[in-house]
Amino acid sequence: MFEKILIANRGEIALRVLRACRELGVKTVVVHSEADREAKYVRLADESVCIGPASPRDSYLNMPALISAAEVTDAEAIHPGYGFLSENADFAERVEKSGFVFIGPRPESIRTMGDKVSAKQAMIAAGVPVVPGSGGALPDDPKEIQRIASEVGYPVIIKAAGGGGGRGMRVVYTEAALLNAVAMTRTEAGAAFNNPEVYLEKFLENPRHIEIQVLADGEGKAVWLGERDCSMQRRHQKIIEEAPAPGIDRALVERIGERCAEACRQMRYRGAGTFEFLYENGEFFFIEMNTRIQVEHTITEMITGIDLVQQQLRIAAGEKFTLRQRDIHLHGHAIECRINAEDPYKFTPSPGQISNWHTPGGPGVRMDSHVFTGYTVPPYYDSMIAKLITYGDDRHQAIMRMDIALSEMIVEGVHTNIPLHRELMQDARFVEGGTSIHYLEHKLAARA
Ligand code: MV4
Repeated sequence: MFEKILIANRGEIALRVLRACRELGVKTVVVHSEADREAKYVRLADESVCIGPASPRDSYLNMPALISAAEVTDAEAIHPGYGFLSENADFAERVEKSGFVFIGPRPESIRTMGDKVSAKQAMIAAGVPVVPGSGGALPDDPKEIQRIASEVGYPVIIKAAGGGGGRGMRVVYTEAALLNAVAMTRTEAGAAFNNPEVYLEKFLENPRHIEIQVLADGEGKAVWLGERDCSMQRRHQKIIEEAPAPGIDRALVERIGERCAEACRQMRYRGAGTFEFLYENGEFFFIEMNTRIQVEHTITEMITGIDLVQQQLRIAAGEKFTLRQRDIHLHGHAIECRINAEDPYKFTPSPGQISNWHTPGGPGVRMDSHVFTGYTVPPYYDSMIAKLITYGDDRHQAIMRMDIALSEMIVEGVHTNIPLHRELMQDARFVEGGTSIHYLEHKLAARA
């Protein structure tokens, strides 16, 4: 195991990685911007390095500053967390070229999955079911594009190869609108991602977003750790996640999960990863793969009993991979509510000083947060200030525990989305389970 690692992130995930390190006896170096000086994890870490001003470009995205921080503190490895540089293949490459271990996949894997066209091709080659579509980048010939679209059948969606996470997409309902939509998406993609390549898929109108968690050792061993339902979202920001996904045939999930693990074995994938699927009418369709630890990894930890961040560290340190699929069992049900400092109905950010912070507890309640009374939520970063996770023997118990935990929670000084979460825990359609990716936006529109 490493003696010392550098944590190249902030907020709750910096604290989460720090806790995993402490349990493994690994010393920690935390980097921070000028705006994060007073953070709790900065005080808890063995060492800290200020890497620049508040603006992410000048601090958490500043590759030379991060690598220098690892050099001066003699850290052996860098954990990127999520967001920031976590899926930047060039960063992973520079970390390794500088003689440090990148706690994540090989740079080539990050690059392949970052290009959504090559990611899909890798999945087709590995036997993972994908959304029907152009099977590669769209050609330039307008007649060819029209032929592909009619063969797939309208509606279709045009996506940028360099996009992902909802950026650079356009839905097309008729042939009359097709070529203009392709041209516009190409232009935008060239400007935003420096890559004008686009591809086409059948547009699924009312799917759920289900993802599969994997762990792999980079040498052909891999396991899958159940699925997560992340359909409760607004503008591509997930707000509630749960595991397992309610109402889906277990034999089907197991077949898909095993395909994902097999794809990892074939690709010699290394570390933690997530396969994102759309699920509609009893079928799974791969859309993207995330090559990082995700915000919602916690619910998988609750139902498997496996510490995913520790596993990332063990894999990166080259320890023997001892997890076997037959030892992975899913127990009970877990729900995560992302607590954001924002207006609960207008969704405008609400930074500022937290004058009172009281967190819930009791059986099956987990709170991952870097916040404390007196902490100031800076305006420069994501508004998520806590993840409240509940576990129960079944979904009903997890929901009950979440509603109670939310009712106990006190946050004063900033607005939060706790009232929205409470409303959702009591929402008949959510309680029933299985709502689509459009449910929350429709509910909010109906109320407005
Ligand atoms: C789609 C889709 C429907 N059909 N692809 C949005 C985020 C990106 N990861 C892929 N996204 C979508 N791709 C096809 N062929 C609908 C979405 C989508 C979505 C997906 C997951 C979660 C929330 C979403 C919200 C709007 C659209």
